[in-house]
Amino acid sequence: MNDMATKTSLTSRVISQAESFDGIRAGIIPLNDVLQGPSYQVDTKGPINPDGFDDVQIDNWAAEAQTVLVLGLYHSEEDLRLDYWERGDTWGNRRLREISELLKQWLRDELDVSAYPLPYYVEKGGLFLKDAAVLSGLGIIGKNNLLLHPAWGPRIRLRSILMAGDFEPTASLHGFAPCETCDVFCQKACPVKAFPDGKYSRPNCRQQIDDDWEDQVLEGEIGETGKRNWVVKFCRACEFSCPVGA
Ligand code: B12
Repeated sequence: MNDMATKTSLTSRVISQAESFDGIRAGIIPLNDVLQGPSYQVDTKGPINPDGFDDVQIDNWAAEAQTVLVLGLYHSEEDLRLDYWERGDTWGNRRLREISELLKQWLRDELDVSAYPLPYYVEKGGLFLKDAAVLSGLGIIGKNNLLLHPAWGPRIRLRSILMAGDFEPTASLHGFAPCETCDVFCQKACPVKAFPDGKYSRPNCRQQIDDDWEDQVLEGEIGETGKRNWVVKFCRACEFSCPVGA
């Protein structure tokens, strides 16, 4: 096989393996392309949740790992719990971390490829995941400032893995522009008016998420103490009002 064909078949093997997990869609994109994405042009130093995600800090990425595998997990409205924060993580992110570990092992055992699952927070060594997702063809950025997947709309959560090896990137999406003809239900649905002039306002949205943290409810699993765990239910108004994938 020539070089190009090898790269393409490597990519399709990895994508089909990733997508063999229930509710997963995947894309592949060079790390450099992600690092040149629009989110990296913005100053985003923000507070990170101090007791959140037991992701370890990654100070230096492995130099040979120049390709990003982007994972998207469907967060159906039928399974609200996936987005609930309980015992230090959301159920969806926990699932994504589990799948990342399984893929890492598979990449090593089947393809002899080294893989490095990345943390969630950019401050801990993660990537801006929406940029990575758009560039690898998982969707587009909608007027709610979220990644819209063609079938699931914004009801998807992301995570990434760095890989060593030579992969053909997956193509970005063309001809998918649902917001162009939409009545921006997302922006109208926002309880804190986080789109004052049609553009996403991070401070406004942040206020809502901070309030969600304050409003924890005892609706989790029965914990060690015999009582239910505290749960944070994050606002999803701009997500659930989106007609794409509803
Ligand atoms: C910090 C953070 C927050 C902060 C600040 C958010 C912000 N956007 O600034 C707060 C706490 C407020 C927040 C809120 C929410 N978040 Co948040 N958040 C993050 C985090 C950790 C980093 C995001 C960030 O700082 N981006 C940088 C800023 C500058 O980007 P931005 O304002 O979003 O806009 C950029 C993109 O839109 C991009 N872009 C626009 N067009 C195009 C086109 C192309 C071609 C490309 C490449 C890029 C691109 O450029 C813009 C900058 O110029 C990510 C996880 C991660 N590691 O990426 C999750 C993440 C973005 N959040 C997510 C979610 C779901 C939410 C909430 C719905 C709450 C919830 N239920 O979880 C709300 C919704 C906010 C909204 N409508 O955008 C999901 C989004 C999934 C999706 N479908 O898009 C992510 C990816 C986490 C995950 N679990 O998957 N979040």
